[in-house]
Parts: sequence; C-alpha cells; structure tokens
Amino acid sequence: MSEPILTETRGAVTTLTLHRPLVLNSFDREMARRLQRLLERLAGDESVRCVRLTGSGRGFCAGQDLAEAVPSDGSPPADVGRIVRDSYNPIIRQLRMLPKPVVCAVNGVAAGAGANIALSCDLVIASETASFIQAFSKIGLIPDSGGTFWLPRLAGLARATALAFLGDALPAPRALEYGLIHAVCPAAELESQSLELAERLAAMPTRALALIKQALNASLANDLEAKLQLEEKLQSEASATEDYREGVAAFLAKRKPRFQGV
Ligand code: T3D
Repeated sequence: MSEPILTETRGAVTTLTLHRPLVLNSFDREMARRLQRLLERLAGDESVRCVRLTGSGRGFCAGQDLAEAVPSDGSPPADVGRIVRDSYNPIIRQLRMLPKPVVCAVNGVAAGAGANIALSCDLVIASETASFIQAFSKIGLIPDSGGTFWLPRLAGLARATALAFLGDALPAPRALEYGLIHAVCPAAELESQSLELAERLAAMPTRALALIKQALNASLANDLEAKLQLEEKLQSEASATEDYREGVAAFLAKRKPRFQGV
C-alpha cells in the first residue's frame, strides 16, 4: 500500500502532501489516522516551526472517500457521525491547537471535509484554478469538519447558507473576495509562494505565534472582558520568551532579529 501522506522537511518547514491522487486525495480511514499521527508528532517537534499542507495531482482533497463510506454490497452505510468523530473532528482540533502556524496550499478542488480542513488552517493560499465546494448537501449530509463554524464567521450568514445549501463550486478568487482565504496566486507559483510564506512564518517567534493563535481561537467565542483577561495572561507568557528579548534587542540595536522559536 502506498503512503497516503508524503512528508518533506526543509529547514524548519514540514510539508504534508495528501497523496491519493486517483481519488482527488479523498480521505479513507487510514489517511485520516495517518494525518492525525503526523500532526501529533509535529505538535511536539520544536525543530518544526511551520507546517504546510497541500495535495498531490490536480485536486487538494475531495473529502471523505465515498466508496469507503457506503459499502457496495448493499449493506447499510456506516454511521457518518462516527466517521466524523473518529476521522475529521480530531484533525480539525489538532490543526487549531497546533502550537505553530499551518499554511494550506490549495492546489485544486477542495470539497466536503477537504474544503473545511483547508479553512481550518491558519493561512490559506490557493491556486487561481482551485475551488471550494460544500459538497455535503448533494449527498444528503450537512457541512462538517468545522464548516458550520467557519462559514458564517468568515463569509457571513447569507453567503454561508448559499454555499451550504447549494453546494456550488466557489472559485478561489471569489473565496478570497468572501474572506474565506488569505491569498490567490497563479497555479505555477503556488508551490514557491506557499513555501515562501511558510519559511517566513518559520523564522518568526514561534511561541508568540502559538499564543496569538490561542487568543484568536478564543476570540471566536469570547466577549471583550474575557478577551482582555486572556490577552493579559498570554502576553505574560509571550514576554517570558527568549524571542521577545531578541525582538526588543534587535529593534533597539537597529538590526534584524534572529528568532529561535523559544
Ligand atoms: O461517510 C461520510 O460521507 C463522512 C462524511 C465526511 C465529510 C465529507 O467529506 S462528505 C463529502 C464527500 N465528498 C464529496 O461529496 C465530493 C465528491 N466528489 C465530487 O463531487 C467531484 O469529484 C469533485 C467536484 C470534487 C471533482 O469533480 P471532477 O469532475 O473534477 O473529478 P471526478 O471525475 O468527479 O473525480 C476524479 C476521480 O476521483 C473519480 O474517479 P474515476 O472515475 O477517475 O475512477 C472520482 O470517482 C474520484 N473521487 C472524487 N471524489 C471522491 C472520489 N472517490 C471517492 N470519494 C470521493 N469523495
């Protein structure tokens, strides 16, 4: 069996490539398990300071492998709630809790859980030929993998409802206009631009970025008072890092900082 996720580390950036190109990198149980294990390992590896997620071939990810989900022998389909609990929810939690930035390079169609895994990454850069499809309603399901959380928050309720009800493809340039993603670039530049972005993030104060991520995660549910208190606490943690001392020292010495991620 070939490896469903390829890994490559270059400097402080690890790239994870979803690799089942014949089925547009849709997830079977093994691929989901493998991604969970890789994210768990990367969370604890201090030498990795940014993770980049992309797909092999012409697609980014077409969500759940539907051939696996619905048996061809006519027996009843699996309880999809369980698949979501075991495969996708852990991945979304891991992406949001990872104490380092995740850049998603969307190289082609991102459908179903594939779209919402992309939206759960910190910075999404997409090829101008990519598209995002909330494909769920077309097969009688609801958006999962955080879709009903991200869509109204990022795009507003009217657009979220249309995307989730109609399941139409949203081309990457419109996803950018909707505020769903960070950037769009020509297909031929996706690899270099997303790597450049990941390398830039990897050279930044990693612990501060992790604390920013924690604060932004909480902001999606907190009121102002709760936010002020959390910022106070996280700022204490940020100011105890070596990178904070280095950042201030470099500023005062009028030189470029050399952040170590500690
Ligand atoms: O059990 C559960 O369902 C759990 C729920 C989990 C959350 C979900 O993700 S539910 C949503 C599941 N995904 C979809 O419904 C998307 C299904 N795919 C599509 O609608 C289309 O493939 C795309 C719009 C994404 C792309 O269309 P197109 O025309 O560019 O490509 P294609 O020809 O449809 O696909 C290429 C091949 O990939 C094709 O195989 P073939 O004919 O060359 O042998 C196709 O069957 C295969 N493929 C694409 N998506 C999936 C898939 N095979 C299995 N599962 C897929 N999701």
